[in-house]
Amino acid sequence: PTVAQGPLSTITLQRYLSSLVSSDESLREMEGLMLSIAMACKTISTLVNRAGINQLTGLETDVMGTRSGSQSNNGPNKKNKPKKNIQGEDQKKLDVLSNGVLKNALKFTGKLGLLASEEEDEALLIESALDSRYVAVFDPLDGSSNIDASICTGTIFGVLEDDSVDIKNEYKRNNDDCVRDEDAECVNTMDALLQPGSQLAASGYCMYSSSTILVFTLGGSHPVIGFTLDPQLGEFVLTHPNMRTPKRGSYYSVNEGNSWLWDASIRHYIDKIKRGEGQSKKRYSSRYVGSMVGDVHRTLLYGGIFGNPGDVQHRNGKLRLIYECSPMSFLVEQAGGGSCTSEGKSVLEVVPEGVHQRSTCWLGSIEDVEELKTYLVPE
Ligand code: AHM
Ligand code: MG
Repeated sequence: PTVAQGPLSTITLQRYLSSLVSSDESLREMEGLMLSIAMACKTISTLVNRAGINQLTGLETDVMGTRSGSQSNNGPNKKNKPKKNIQGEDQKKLDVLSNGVLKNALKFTGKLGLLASEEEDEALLIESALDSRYVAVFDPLDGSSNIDASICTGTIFGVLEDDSVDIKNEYKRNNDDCVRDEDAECVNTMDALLQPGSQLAASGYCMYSSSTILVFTLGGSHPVIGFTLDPQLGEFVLTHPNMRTPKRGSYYSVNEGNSWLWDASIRHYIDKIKRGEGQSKKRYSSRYVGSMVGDVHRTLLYGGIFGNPGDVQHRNGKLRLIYECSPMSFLVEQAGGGSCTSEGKSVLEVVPEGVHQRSTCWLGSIEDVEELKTYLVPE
């Protein structure tokens, strides 16, 4: 694709995208979506930066510990309890705020008929935009357990094409209410979300760290590209024009506190690479932030391998397939890296059965991922 020419620091996200659209008109809707995501990420970046000052740290609370939408009881003896998402995890104030920011930014593009978020119990149908070409999945603030210590966090997103648009419109014409999933007679809108990662039209993340960096790819022949938020200009400017994952690295990034629960094959692999007995004969060092966006960003730049392997207690690991594992694997593979599950399958070929489905996930340098696969035992 043709990219606007000029010194990198003068190429803003807007300029980059409009130069893409001028050579490929079919990207116009995507341009609008990416600009909306970027705008939401700027807002989330400000919220994250000012969290301590504006008292936005800590847990979101809910009377009686109910989830949103449930009945609350404001009686005098009722204690506020942490609010939980559908997966039973405590929500931070910033999880809820970031979700609202991103959800609204995407809703008002008018270009998305369906959204799924880590912080929403169910997928959101936007009936006014059912004829839109895209659906989006996101984790609005990944790694939020790190937020109160000012450690990096990030937003992860994926955009999928909705190939059922024509069918939906047909149903809508016949019966305006007939689009919801629970009605068996109606078109199943969820199918548009439950696509394997290989079908992504775009994916990316925004990392909130010492800099705010937006990294994304539009797939196909498009590169993985990174823009850094210039706080003086208030604009994302091109800083990483073509990100390529090094073929081999020397870092491994896993939560080693769980190693006693891992399968022996995974313990064996990690043991080998840290002793310098792997294929490269290099001794690997450990790096683990506990924020996927930070760990993946480092892996993309420096190489090595990141994993959330799952264990005897949690066979499918902690990370969610459609808005964490798939978008990140798509991005890393687009940058020349690799990814696989703990059974050695391609993450991008796993077909989701539910919005919040978990999956094991390894990604990083292609040679490191290929080496790991030689240890893994297929199901
Ligand atoms: P979150 O979406 O609730 O923030 O959880 C996802 C995060 C990832 O960023 C990170 O890779 C993982 O949880 C860390 O989990 P653990 O603390 O179990 O190592
Ligand atoms: Mg997450």
